Formats: sequence, C-alpha cells, structure tokens
Amino acid sequence: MKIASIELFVIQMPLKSPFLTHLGEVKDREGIIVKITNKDGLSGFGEGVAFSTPWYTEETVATCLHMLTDILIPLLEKHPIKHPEDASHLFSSVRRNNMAKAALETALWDLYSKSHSETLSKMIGGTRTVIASGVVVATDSTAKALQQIEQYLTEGYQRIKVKINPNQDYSFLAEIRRHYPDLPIMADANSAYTLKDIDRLKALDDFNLLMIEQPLGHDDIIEHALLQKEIQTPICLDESIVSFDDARKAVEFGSCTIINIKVGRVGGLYEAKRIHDYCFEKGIPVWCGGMIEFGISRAHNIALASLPGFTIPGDISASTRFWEEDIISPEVTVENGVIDVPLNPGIGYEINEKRLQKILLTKRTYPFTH
Ligand code: OSB
Ligand code: MG
Repeated sequence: MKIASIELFVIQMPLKSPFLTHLGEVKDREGIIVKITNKDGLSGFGEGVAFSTPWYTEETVATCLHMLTDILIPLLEKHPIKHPEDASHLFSSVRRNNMAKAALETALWDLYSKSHSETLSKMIGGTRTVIASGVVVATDSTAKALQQIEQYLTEGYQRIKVKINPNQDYSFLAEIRRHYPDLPIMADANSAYTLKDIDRLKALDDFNLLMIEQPLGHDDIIEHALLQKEIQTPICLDESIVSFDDARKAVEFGSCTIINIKVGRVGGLYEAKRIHDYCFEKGIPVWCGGMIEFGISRAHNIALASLPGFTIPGDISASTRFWEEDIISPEVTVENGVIDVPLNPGIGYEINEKRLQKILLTKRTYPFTH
C-alpha cells in the first residue's frame, strides 16, 4: 500500500438532542476524520471515535491526536505495509490506545478495498446484503423515553436499547413494558452497578430483556461471571472487551453470553473480525455497538455487521438519529428496519466535502516522503 499522505480533520457537530447517561451528557460531538491517500490518488477514510473527555474509555480526541501524530503515523511511514492486517500487527508494539489505532486501520481497510475495486463488506468476509438496525434511547425522563420509542418505531427500528442506572431501572422499564409488551428491548447500564445491587439486577428478570449490557465495572470480567449465575437476563459485555483475548476469557469464564463489538474499542476491523470469528465458532451472538458516530464510522460498522455472526440488531441507526446533516453522501437510511449494505467499493459512501468543511476545527497533513 503505497501511501502518499495522511490527513487528519478534527471536526465538531452538535447532536440534535443531548445523549444522556449516568456518566454525563454528550451535546457536541468532536471527532477525528482520517484520510489516507495512495500514490494512485485513491483515498480511504477512517474515524477516531474517542470523545472529548474520557468518560467511556480512557482515550480522548487529544490523546488520539497525540498517538496518531507522534507514534502511529511515524510507525506506518517507517514500516510500509502490504495489507491492513499488517497495520494491526505493527500497532501491537503500542500498548492500548485502541481508538487511535482503529482510526488509521479502518482508513487503510477502506483504501485497500477501493484499490481492489471491492466493497469493504466483501473484503472482510461479509455475507449480508442488508443489516438489522436498532436505536438507543438515552434520556432521564420516562415520558421522553416513551415519546422517543414511539417515534423510532414509526421510523422502523427493530429493537430499542435504553440506558439504565440505579435511579432509573425497575419502574422505568415497567412503564416501557406496560406500553410495549412484546417489543425487543435491551438495557445498557454503562457500569452503573456493583455486586451489592444484585437484588435490583435480579428484579429486572421480570422484563424479558434481550440482555443487560455492562452492568458492573468497566474493566471487570470476574464479577460479571458471578452475577450471570444469579440472574436470568443474558449479560452482554461492552466496555470490558477491548481485545480478542478479553473476548475469549469472558466467554470461557462465563462473564457474558453475548458480546457488543465496537471497532474503535478493540483497535480496528481486524481485531473486531477475530472476535466475531471466535464467537461465531462458539455460538456466542454478537452485535455492533455505536459511538454516536459520524457517517464514516457508521459505514465501517455496516460492513462489520454484514458478517454472518452479527445476529442481533446493533446500535447502527440512520444518520438522522443524531445529525441535521451527516458528512457522507448519501446518508445512512433505515427502511423497514434495515440498512442496505452499499455496493460501491470500500465503505461505499462518498464524503460530503461541503459539510466536512463546515464543521472543521483544524486540519493537519502528513506527506509520506518515500
Ligand atoms: O455504551 O454503548 C454504549 C454511545 C456512546 C458511548 C457508549 C455507548 C453508546 C451507545 C450507542 O449507547 C449510541 C449510538 O451510537 O447509537
Ligand atoms: Mg454500551
């Protein structure tokens, strides 16, 4: 892969409405767009999905910029690669910083697929032509949650995820269930509980949830295994799984029976696919998580979710879920609960340059000299 230059665009866009969890509120989404151009003039795109502050993982936009600029881009310039998988191996000499690694690695996958005139989906082994779409309701008001669910169901979403915490769980879910007895619902706690809350968590078995996501510590797999023995609701891990080995250990240990795979959290598409392949073999269902992302990461998620083991609708919603106008063209749309896997090479969407310019904060260019 003969790289001519790498460009980093730092962007910021307001959300249509704030995204609220017990950890805080996201109102404005800052992010990093990576553009890698090869000597033939083809460009691949990736997205750094870290937030402005380290509330979800330890990375931030600023740490990602540092890692990209001072460590990962120089590493890639020094060690030319033939395939995106080589980048994954190359970056393994750097501890963690998975979202920074994924931002580059995913751009390399897009570029590699485009240079082979192949869709990213096919390039990574995808088999689906459409993927099932789910959406997240993140508010602290039951009335607003019910309103949003109603709206999302009319837009065709197949599955609803709600955010829960000890101040918003049993009666909140009871009210939603009362209105929607048969709706596929899951609950994401983002580590809001400890094992002391075991009775609260047991009580949630009443609601026939598809799963409860990350109830305990963000880096725990031990206590989740103890909890899973006590509750009927399947446990799904999100934050705790940052590598293939984490996934393997969590499955072997009984810490979860479902895994949320996020490309950024695990350091790229190669690692995401390895986790998928392992889970597929073990019969562990997986689904694709979301990061309140812009269109580029959304497109990478669509390709990932086209792999055969993604049997549960993921947090992959339409561009309009968060944005007045996305940075890709066409935008991601949901029809009858599904998103079409694009047929054009690479991620299959064009960049909306005008929109990108409008929300641009800073841009840096790194020409490769050899
Ligand atoms: O825990 O899944 C999560 C968004 C930001 C950070 C963490 C999480 C989320 C979501 C997904 O819940 C939202 C989305 O992009 O649809
Ligand atoms: Mg989650």
